Amino acid sequence: MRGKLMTIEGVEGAGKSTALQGIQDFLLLHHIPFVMTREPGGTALAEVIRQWLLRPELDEFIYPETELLLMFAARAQHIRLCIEPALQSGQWVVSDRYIDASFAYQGGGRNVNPDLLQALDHHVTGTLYPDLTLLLDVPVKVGAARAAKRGAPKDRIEQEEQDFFEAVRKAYLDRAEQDKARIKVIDASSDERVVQAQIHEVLEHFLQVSREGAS
Ligand code: Z5A
Repeated sequence: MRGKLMTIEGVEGAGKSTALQGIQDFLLLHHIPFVMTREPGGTALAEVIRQWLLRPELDEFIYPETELLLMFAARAQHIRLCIEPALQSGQWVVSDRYIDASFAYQGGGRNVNPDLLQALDHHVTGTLYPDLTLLLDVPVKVGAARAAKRGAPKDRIEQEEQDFFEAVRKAYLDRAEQDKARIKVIDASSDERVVQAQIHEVLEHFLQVSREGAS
């Protein structure tokens, strides 16, 4: 039986890493075989593209269209070499970011041409849309403060101003509003245990519906 594709999204510092640990524990508990992956990344070439995209020291301005095309180049590899084969083998795939991030960051944040974005989505993503997306929603300032606490150097995109991330957050929430069945908004501003409990509830429901659909 074909696996399920789950993705996790949110602005910087929303708590994706913590949430991913909870998702992993949930899948293990339910004996569901899975692959954890990420975007940009997930294959050797896509990880190289990730480095081009995120390294802050690259002494060349990256145009929004270039950024968009590189995100989709990485995605094309990721889908064909990682996601699709895993789903076909019956494994579930959990991706730390996927297509919604392009609509939020390049669409909302960078204001790229929506026709180009739609066309790439159509040709690269095609019908391979997530079965479930968890959108960890947090006020931009809260996410930035959490990320700052980690003390790690900021990557190229993390160095953007607050306005950019406000536009990203809004684009995520607009998408969630348009696709309520797939994108579940999690209030990620509460403490970690409360956030994990919300995620757990969504996962339990999703698993139940998936099993009913399969029987
Ligand atoms: N990108 C794009 O532009 N277009 C695309 O199509 C795709 C991606 C696919 C790389 O993503 C960048 O690529 C990303 C979008 C862009 N750029 N940005 N910005 P990434 O996911 O690798 O990078 P990130 O967004 O910077 O991830 P992050 O900052 O690591 O976010 P996080 O995983 O959500 O953060 P975290 O490490 O889980 O949590 C941050 C801290 O908060 C940490 O110390 C936690 O212990 C703490 N935390 C977590 N939850 C809580 C709660 N509930 N309360 C208090 N503290 C908490």
